[in-house]
Amino acid sequence: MTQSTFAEIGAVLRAHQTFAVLSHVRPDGDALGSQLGLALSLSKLGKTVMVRNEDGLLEKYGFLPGGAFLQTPLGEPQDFDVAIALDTATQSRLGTATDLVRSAKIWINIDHHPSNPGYGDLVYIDPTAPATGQILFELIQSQGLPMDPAIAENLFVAISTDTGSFQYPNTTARTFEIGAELLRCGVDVGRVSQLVYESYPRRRAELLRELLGTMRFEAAGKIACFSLSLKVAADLKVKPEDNEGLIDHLRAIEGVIVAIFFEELSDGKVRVSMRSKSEKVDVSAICQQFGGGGHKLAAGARARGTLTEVEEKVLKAICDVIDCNP
Ligand SMILES: [Mn+2]
Repeated sequence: MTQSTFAEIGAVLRAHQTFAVLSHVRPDGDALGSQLGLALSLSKLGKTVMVRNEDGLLEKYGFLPGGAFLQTPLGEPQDFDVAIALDTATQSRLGTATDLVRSAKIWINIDHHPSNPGYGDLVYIDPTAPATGQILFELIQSQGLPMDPAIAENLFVAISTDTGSFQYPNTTARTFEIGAELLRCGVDVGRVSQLVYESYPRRRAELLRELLGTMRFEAAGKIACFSLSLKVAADLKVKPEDNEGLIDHLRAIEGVIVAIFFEELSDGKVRVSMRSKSEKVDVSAICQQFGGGGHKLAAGARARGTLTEVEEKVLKAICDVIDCNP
């Protein structure tokens, strides 16, 4: 895979007219903020832009400027000059978003997942970037593409959510510099943080109460996990987005090295989310054993089996990596 430069990507963005901006299924703050931030910048440049992901604009992120891009009904598949995949480690993770694109002359792939194989014609993957939003800031700034308070707010949310509010080890000095730049561009950090971190529906706290009821520890407290069954999810009318960040309650416990969230899915699989607090425990490698992937300290997989079966297999795989003797 040959990496493209920002100059090459910038030239393609300027030279073409119609763009599809796509991201992964079950989008998070980085996916949505990156999509809307880039879409707003391109449209300010006079381009025709369509934005799609399989799940649309999540209610939680309804405040993001440019959200209307994701609320327009899905039309017939179209031909685009350029299709851009953001924050999406494998092409299949784009899900039904690609239904929008009948054809594209050029595919651009911009991401920060180290497992990204580099699909597409122009590829920019920086595994050291804590968020795709950070890469987009560098692209926009270096290529003199449009920036304004609305674009800045989207990129700030992308970076803030993927760094756990500038706390995870992937946060660098550059991340803070970009945060400062985005504030200078007009981001109101207090307002945005309240919208992102202090505006959850009550349902999410009720879900957390249920999850904590299933919490258990293994390996003398080095592993913590909780599980969500289909029944509890249905009883509480849980939305997929309610889960985002709940695993941090396990990560936050003293002595815990690996935190795991098991979620029963309706297709006979279990969604496994994993977080590691130690560079020595690469959860992306563990998730790859189950067909998943991600980052060293944050990864996921979808494993076939019942909740109990998958829990057992995954816990064993982690015990093979960390010392599970008390
Ligand atoms: Mn991301």
